[in-house]
Amino acid sequence: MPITTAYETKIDHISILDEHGNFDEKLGKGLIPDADLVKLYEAMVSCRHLDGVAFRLQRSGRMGTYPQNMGQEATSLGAAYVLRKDDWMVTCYRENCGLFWRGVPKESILLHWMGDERGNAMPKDHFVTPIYVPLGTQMLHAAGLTMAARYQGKDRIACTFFGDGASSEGDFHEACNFASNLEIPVVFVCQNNFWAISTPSKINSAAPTFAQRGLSYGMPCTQVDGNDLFATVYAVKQASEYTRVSGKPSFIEMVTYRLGDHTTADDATRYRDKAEVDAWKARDPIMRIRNYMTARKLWDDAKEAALMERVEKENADAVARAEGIAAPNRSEFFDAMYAELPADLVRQRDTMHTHSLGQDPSQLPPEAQERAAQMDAEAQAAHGH
Ligand SMILES: Cc1ncc(C[n+]2csc(CCOP(=O)(O)OP(=O)(O)O)c2C)c(N)n1
Ligand SMILES: [Mg+2]
Repeated sequence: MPITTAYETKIDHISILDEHGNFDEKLGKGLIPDADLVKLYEAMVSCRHLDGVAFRLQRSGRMGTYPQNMGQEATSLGAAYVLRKDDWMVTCYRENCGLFWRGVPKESILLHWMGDERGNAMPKDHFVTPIYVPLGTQMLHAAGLTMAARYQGKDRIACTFFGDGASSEGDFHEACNFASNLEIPVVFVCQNNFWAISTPSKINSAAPTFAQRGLSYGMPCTQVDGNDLFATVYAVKQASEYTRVSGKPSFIEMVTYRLGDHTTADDATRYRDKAEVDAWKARDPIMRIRNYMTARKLWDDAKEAALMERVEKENADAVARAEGIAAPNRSEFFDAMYAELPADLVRQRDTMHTHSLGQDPSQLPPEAQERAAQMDAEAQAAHGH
């Protein structure tokens, strides 16, 4: 028997506005109205500025570890711009720009990295999940959330973000398998920034693209220039339309680069060449839009100066709100997870101010009970609860 072709495919790479200012009119015309483009640009600048603010907060001991988003602003922003307000956006930890576009308050993100649980309380009507740090968990949640929406008769989709490194986690493959076999409408977006901390993506995967990871699950797959806002908008538009109409998942690889360290706990100069970083600085997503808008007379230095003034104030206000929040009543962290607290957690909550967490208060010596009650009263008086 002759050998026949069992399966043949190709993966498109989409680029609309490149770093040299070339613009593909055929794909890009009318994609983003000028007024929106200005707002999207301002959102990227504001997000980049907050990165610097957060870095300095960490270095001065006012924040825990923080992962900068610098260089990757156009990926999540493109998706947030396209998605419907009631679609789920289920992200990792480098998608601030998209989350802010959807209305997540900046102080929520700051509070999260300051170690305050209240930063994870995302407003219900924003359809976003809290930041995920354990790699891979969020893709499964995206599939589950959208499956639930289908039971409710909603045509809501989810768009979930994860890194090149996270796409080697078992959870990623389980989520893809689950979504494709059960036909769950999830747009999977892999942010390939070439590094998973100090592991280069060429060690992480031997395949020429990350996009092809979706092929084995029967998904339509595309690769885009993730530093090109027009291309990310175009790709998410196409993928989300397909996914909403068919009810099936799709896959996008956004090729981008983190210009900063992995987090404030990392020093990327120890494993990355300066030449590589410089080459990516020249492909900066923000500069690209600014040059494009300037050439089209939509932007000038005076507008930039006014924007920076506004952004500095907005971000300083966000820091003030995050740092000015009253210390939590310590029993509050039992409130978020359950509608009805299970008995063992009730016991923990009621005994948490003692030195024997979780122990039945009646078994504590009377002076320990007294001391616990006193500590409670002091804490409540101090914080006005
Ligand atoms: C399950 C799990 N394993 C390991 C880690 C530690 N860790 C945090 S970020 C990271 C690298 C992630 O790389 P990638 O998915 O490419 O995302 P990027 O940071 O490049 O955006 C690792 C290994 C973790 N958070 N969770
Ligand atoms: Mg990565």
